[in-house]
Amino acid sequence: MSGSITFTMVKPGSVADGHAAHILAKIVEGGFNIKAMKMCRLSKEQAEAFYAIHRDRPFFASLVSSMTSGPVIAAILEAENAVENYRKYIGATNPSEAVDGTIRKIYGKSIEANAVHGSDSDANAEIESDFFFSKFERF
Ligand code: IDP
Ligand code: MG
Repeated sequence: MSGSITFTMVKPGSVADGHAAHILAKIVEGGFNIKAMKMCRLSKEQAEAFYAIHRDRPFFASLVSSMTSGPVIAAILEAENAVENYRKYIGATNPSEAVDGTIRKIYGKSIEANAVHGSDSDANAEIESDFFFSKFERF
Protein backbone atom coordinates (compact mmCIF):
# COMPACT_ATOMS: atom_id res chain seq x y z
CA MET A 1 0.00 0.00 0.00
CA SER A 2 1.25 3.49 -0.67
CA GLY A 3 0.04 6.69 0.84
CA SER A 4 0.97 9.02 3.64
CA ILE A 5 1.34 8.40 7.36
CA THR A 6 -0.30 9.58 10.53
CA PHE A 7 0.52 8.93 14.16
CA THR A 8 -1.99 7.64 16.70
CA MET A 9 -2.15 6.65 20.34
CA VAL A 10 -4.80 4.65 22.12
CA LYS A 11 -4.98 6.81 25.24
CA PRO A 12 -4.50 5.43 28.78
CA GLY A 13 -8.20 5.50 29.68
CA SER A 14 -9.12 3.30 26.73
CA VAL A 15 -6.27 0.88 27.44
CA ALA A 16 -7.31 0.69 31.12
CA ASP A 17 -10.94 0.07 30.13
CA GLY A 18 -9.92 -2.87 27.94
CA HIS A 19 -10.87 -1.21 24.65
CA ALA A 20 -7.44 -1.30 23.00
CA ALA A 21 -7.96 -4.46 20.94
CA HIS A 22 -11.37 -3.28 19.72
CA ILE A 23 -9.99 0.11 18.77
CA LEU A 24 -7.01 -1.42 16.95
CA ALA A 25 -9.35 -3.78 15.06
CA LYS A 26 -11.49 -0.82 14.03
CA ILE A 27 -8.42 1.09 12.86
CA VAL A 28 -7.39 -1.83 10.63
CA GLU A 29 -10.98 -2.28 9.38
CA GLY A 30 -10.90 1.39 8.37
CA GLY A 31 -8.11 0.66 5.93
CA PHE A 32 -5.23 2.03 8.00
CA ASN A 33 -2.11 -0.09 7.64
CA ILE A 34 0.01 -0.43 10.80
CA LYS A 35 3.63 0.54 10.09
CA ALA A 36 4.83 0.57 13.71
CA MET A 37 3.25 -0.17 17.08
CA LYS A 38 4.17 -0.40 20.75
CA MET A 39 2.80 -0.14 24.27
CA CYS A 40 4.61 2.30 26.52
CA ARG A 41 4.03 4.70 29.39
CA LEU A 42 4.91 8.35 28.94
CA SER A 43 6.84 10.19 31.64
CA LYS A 44 5.55 13.61 32.71
CA GLU A 45 8.40 15.23 30.75
CA GLN A 46 7.58 13.23 27.61
CA ALA A 47 3.87 14.04 27.79
CA GLU A 48 4.65 17.73 28.32
CA ALA A 49 6.95 17.68 25.30
CA PHE A 50 4.46 15.81 23.12
CA TYR A 51 1.68 18.30 23.95
CA ALA A 52 3.97 21.37 24.20
CA ILE A 53 1.77 23.31 21.78
CA HIS A 54 -1.00 23.22 24.44
CA ARG A 55 1.33 24.38 27.27
CA ASP A 56 -0.65 27.56 27.95
CA ARG A 57 -4.11 26.01 27.79
CA PRO A 58 -6.05 25.64 31.05
CA PHE A 59 -6.40 21.88 30.56
CA PHE A 60 -2.65 21.24 30.05
CA ALA A 61 -1.82 19.90 33.54
CA SER A 62 -4.88 17.67 33.55
CA LEU A 63 -4.10 16.42 30.02
CA VAL A 64 -0.52 15.54 31.01
CA SER A 65 -1.79 13.81 34.14
CA SER A 66 -4.31 11.70 32.21
CA MET A 67 -1.82 10.86 29.44
CA THR A 68 0.68 9.59 32.03
CA SER A 69 -1.86 7.68 34.14
CA GLY A 70 -1.04 4.38 32.43
CA PRO A 71 0.33 2.91 29.23
CA VAL A 72 -0.67 4.01 25.75
CA ILE A 73 -0.52 2.05 22.53
CA ALA A 74 1.35 4.16 20.00
CA ALA A 75 1.24 3.43 16.28
CA ILE A 76 2.16 4.80 12.88
CA LEU A 77 -0.61 4.30 10.33
CA GLU A 78 -0.43 4.47 6.57
CA ALA A 79 -3.31 5.23 4.25
CA GLU A 80 -4.18 7.49 1.39
CA ASN A 81 -4.40 11.01 2.79
CA ALA A 82 -3.77 9.45 6.21
CA VAL A 83 -3.87 12.54 8.43
CA GLU A 84 -7.17 13.90 7.16
CA ASN A 85 -8.86 10.54 6.70
CA TYR A 86 -7.85 9.32 10.15
CA ARG A 87 -9.08 12.48 11.84
CA LYS A 88 -12.41 11.98 10.08
CA TYR A 89 -12.41 8.35 11.16
CA ILE A 90 -11.79 9.10 14.86
CA GLY A 91 -14.25 12.00 15.01
CA ALA A 92 -14.29 15.40 16.71
CA THR A 93 -12.10 16.18 19.73
CA ASN A 94 -15.20 16.29 21.92
CA PRO A 95 -16.82 12.83 21.74
CA SER A 96 -20.25 14.39 22.28
CA GLU A 97 -19.77 16.25 18.98
CA ALA A 98 -18.29 13.29 17.10
CA VAL A 99 -20.24 11.63 14.29
CA ASP A 100 -21.92 8.31 15.11
CA GLY A 101 -19.68 5.32 14.44
CA THR A 102 -16.41 7.19 14.93
CA ILE A 103 -13.86 5.89 17.44
CA ARG A 104 -14.20 8.90 19.73
CA LYS A 105 -18.00 8.68 19.64
CA ILE A 106 -17.93 4.99 20.56
CA TYR A 107 -15.08 4.95 23.08
CA GLY A 108 -14.54 8.56 24.21
CA LYS A 109 -15.66 9.46 27.72
CA SER A 110 -14.99 13.21 27.75
CA ILE A 111 -13.26 15.92 25.73
CA GLU A 112 -10.06 15.00 27.59
CA ALA A 113 -10.48 11.21 27.72
CA ASN A 114 -11.35 11.02 24.05
CA ALA A 115 -9.98 7.53 23.37
CA VAL A 116 -7.33 8.23 20.74
CA HIS A 117 -4.84 10.76 19.41
CA GLY A 118 -4.50 11.59 15.73
CA SER A 119 -1.90 13.87 14.12
CA ASP A 120 -3.19 17.16 12.70
CA SER A 121 -0.76 17.64 9.77
CA ASP A 122 1.74 15.69 7.67
CA ALA A 123 4.59 17.58 9.35
CA ASN A 124 3.33 16.72 12.84
CA ALA A 125 2.73 13.10 11.79
CA GLU A 126 6.48 12.87 11.04
CA ILE A 127 7.50 14.69 14.22
CA GLU A 128 5.20 12.55 16.40
CA SER A 129 6.26 9.30 14.70
CA ASP A 130 9.92 10.19 15.26
CA PHE A 131 9.14 11.04 18.89
CA PHE A 132 8.02 7.45 19.54
CA PHE A 133 9.77 5.24 17.00
CA SER A 134 13.32 4.73 15.77
CA LYS A 135 13.86 3.73 12.14
CA PHE A 136 14.44 0.14 13.32
CA GLU A 137 10.88 0.02 14.68
CA ARG A 138 9.20 1.25 11.49
CA PHE A 139 8.16 -1.02 8.66
P1 IDP B 1 -7.16 16.76 18.95
O1 IDP B 1 -6.67 15.61 19.82
O2 IDP B 1 -8.52 16.49 18.39
O3 IDP B 1 -6.16 17.16 17.90
P2 IDP B 1 -6.33 19.11 20.42
O4 IDP B 1 -7.04 20.43 20.38
O5 IDP B 1 -5.02 19.00 19.72
O6 IDP B 1 -7.36 18.00 19.92
O7 IDP B 1 -6.13 18.77 21.96
C1 IDP B 1 -5.24 17.75 22.36
C2 IDP B 1 -5.91 16.94 23.42
O8 IDP B 1 -6.13 17.76 24.56
C3 IDP B 1 -7.29 16.40 23.06
O9 IDP B 1 -7.25 15.19 22.32
C4 IDP B 1 -7.91 16.20 24.43
O10 IDP B 1 -7.43 15.00 25.06
C5 IDP B 1 -7.35 17.39 25.19
N1 IDP B 1 -8.26 18.56 25.16
C6 IDP B 1 -8.52 19.36 24.10
N2 IDP B 1 -9.39 20.34 24.43
C7 IDP B 1 -9.69 20.13 25.75
C8 IDP B 1 -10.55 20.81 26.69
O11 IDP B 1 -11.20 21.82 26.38
N3 IDP B 1 -10.60 20.30 27.95
C9 IDP B 1 -9.88 19.19 28.34
N4 IDP B 1 -9.05 18.54 27.49
C10 IDP B 1 -8.97 18.99 26.21
MG1 MG C 1 -4.28 17.93 18.14
